[in-house]
Amino acid sequence: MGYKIVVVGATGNVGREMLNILAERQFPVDEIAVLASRKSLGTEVSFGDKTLKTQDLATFDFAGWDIALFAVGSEATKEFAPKAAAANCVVIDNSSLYRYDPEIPLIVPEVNPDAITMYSNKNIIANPNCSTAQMVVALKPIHDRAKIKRVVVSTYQSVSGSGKDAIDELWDQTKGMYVPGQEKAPRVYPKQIAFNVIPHIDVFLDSGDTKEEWKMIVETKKIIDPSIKVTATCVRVPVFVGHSESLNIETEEFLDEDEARDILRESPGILVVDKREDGGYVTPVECVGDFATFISRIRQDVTVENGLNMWCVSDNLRKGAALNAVQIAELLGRRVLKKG
Ligand code: 11C
Repeated sequence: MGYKIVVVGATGNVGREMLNILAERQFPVDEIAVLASRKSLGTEVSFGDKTLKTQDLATFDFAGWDIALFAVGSEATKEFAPKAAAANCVVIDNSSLYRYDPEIPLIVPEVNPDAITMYSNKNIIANPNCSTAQMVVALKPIHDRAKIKRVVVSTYQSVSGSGKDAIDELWDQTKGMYVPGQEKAPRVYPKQIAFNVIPHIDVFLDSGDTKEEWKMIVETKKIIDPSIKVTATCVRVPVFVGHSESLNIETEEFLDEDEARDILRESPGILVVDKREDGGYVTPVECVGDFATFISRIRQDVTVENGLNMWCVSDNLRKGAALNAVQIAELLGRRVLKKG
């Protein structure tokens, strides 16, 4: 016997990836419902070799369904996730709405799987921000061995993190550069994204940090350890899919770069590609469609007593969103629901 699964927001980039990944990983699905807002109603989506028609989120009855994977904005999540949870359908939510609620677990299965027991507080489990998810996969093994004191992270985030309109904006602006009269002014982003980089993701906070930077700080503390200090600069780059991060890590104990490489090689969810030669590292275009978090450029930072530098790349629609949500569903199945 398998699970009755609902995918909410099935026509979006993340919803479609959720369906692909459920099929690819052969999640034990008995029945699946794909929901969308009224404007996308009737749109068809693929699930393995099947084509499914979307149903109306506004009128769907969650009673009798086991797990709902939510991939809609915070507004729609606020309205419908409590309805699903009250109907005893466990919500795995990709929005930021519930991440900072101390009663709701925020889970990356390779990092803090034991937090799954907290799911029953509200029948809701939160999925982290994409830039946090890949970073904590890389940090956890280092923290377990040498206790991380401080992380300085700079991100290079792809436009798919901002949704379909942003993907179109990068495409149209890039084409427009070569065709006189077809130049496209910025609409999704505050400045031109084609052939440019923008040091601004999400809204500005009073501190001068952006909300994306704040999320990386707060979520890392909740997922790994509140004692870890994080400072972040998040930057949008003209890449379609795949977020990259430069990590500078300061630890309490000394950790040699070779040992760090060995530890990371043995750790779940990580693929180390680290040859000190031309092309001996991973770039975002190579990580698209993959499940792994790729680590390259592992080296000592000799400017501090115990420092390491590394480069971390992952598919933001997969590990950063859909894959992590499906892994949470697998964890919930294995540890709690025990069907399939
Ligand atoms: C981006 N990280 O790349 C964002 C997208 O809190 O789930 C995901 C936002 C979130 O723009």
